[in-house]
Amino acid sequence: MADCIFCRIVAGELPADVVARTPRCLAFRDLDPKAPTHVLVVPVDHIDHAGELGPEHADMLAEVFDTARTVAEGDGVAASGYRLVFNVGDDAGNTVPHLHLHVLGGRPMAWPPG
Ligand code: DGP
Repeated sequence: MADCIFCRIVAGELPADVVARTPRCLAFRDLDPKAPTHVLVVPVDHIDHAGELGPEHADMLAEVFDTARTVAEGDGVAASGYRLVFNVGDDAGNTVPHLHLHVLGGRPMAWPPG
């Protein structure tokens, strides 16, 4: 989608601090990090949000979660723990309408989130 920020990052049209790349997804550091590790894992093919996922996305999702684990290991937070978050809709604070998995770690995090 031409007007989607994350599609443009995937296409290399906008800069990003890329930490991992696979055939179906890209992982890059969040512009406004909420934790020492804050990486977004996004699918290459545009999908708006997690509420639109179906069985046909199983392979892509497996790759997204596999990449999240690779990112956590690379940042050294796999053993200490990390949080994986998909925000859906306004009440969750979803601001970018391209599916993205937040990988957050490097500090203790409250539950439930504020
Ligand atoms: P969400 O609230 O779940 O929609 O999270 C969107 C995240 O995307 C938010 O933490 C800030 C981040 N973000 C927004 N625009 C950019 C950008 O252009 N580059 C990067 N790296 N991150 C962005």
